[in-house]
Amino acid sequence: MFDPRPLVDIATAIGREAGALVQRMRASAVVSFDTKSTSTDVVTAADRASEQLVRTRLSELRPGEPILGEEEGGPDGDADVEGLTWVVDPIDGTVNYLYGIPWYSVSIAAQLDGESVAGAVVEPATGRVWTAARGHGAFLDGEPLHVSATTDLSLSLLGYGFAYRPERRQRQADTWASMATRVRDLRRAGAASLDLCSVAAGRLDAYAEHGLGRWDWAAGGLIAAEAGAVVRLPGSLPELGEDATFAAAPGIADAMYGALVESGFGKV
Ligand code: LIP
Repeated sequence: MFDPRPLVDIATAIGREAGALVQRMRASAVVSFDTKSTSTDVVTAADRASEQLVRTRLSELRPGEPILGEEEGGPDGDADVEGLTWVVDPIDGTVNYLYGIPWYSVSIAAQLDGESVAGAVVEPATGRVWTAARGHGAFLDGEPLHVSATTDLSLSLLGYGFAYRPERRQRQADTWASMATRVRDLRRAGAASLDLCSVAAGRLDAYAEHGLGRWDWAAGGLIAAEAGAVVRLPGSLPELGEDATFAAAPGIADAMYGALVESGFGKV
């Protein structure tokens, strides 16, 4: 019987090493940086160095297994990739990292045929580690995680995000304006992996965003699901948009999904 838990140990150990590097590099890494899809989509030397470290260590510990990383690419859920693929976000929440907001992560997941079986989300700023293995629960620093028990949409806290492209941001802002009167409140924290972990911990009752990369949700989505959340990943949400990611406590998942559809989330 396949046991994914040893893969969590590998993701955790390497994530900690990369997290330490990210912290060491911050003073210099934020001085000059490049941009990618838009002028606000930044990548720093620390992003690149972190991914390089993770790739090197995975090739040592898991030789021959393919790696998908945000900065250097790789197989992205390709059906023809047999066996395990590692999925890496070297710094998730790069804008937070740039501004010194201590809410960013190194996210490492192992996927089997495109589905996550093990994952670790390491917070370099605090040393906290979020983990999950499929079928074995979700944990924060070894303590079990459980989603919130909320059943009232109007008393729920919803996390969300924005795309980098300005034209899409306006449509997204219209959606969030509509959602603001349907829930308790909204939170935009800037790191998808940690938003998904927050759902797992009951710090958010739900989270929704478009345009995430596999590296953004591969570990956090498993952690949320193993903590009891309803998790729907890109490609499974026709009403919310082909590139939508959704996670919610079970008590409000249907109501939140419906409210997002009514608010036009699926049309951004
Ligand atoms: C970020 C995501 C966040 C999203 C940002 C960005 P990055 O990832 O974690 O949820 O709203 O636009 O995509 O770019 O920091 O790895």
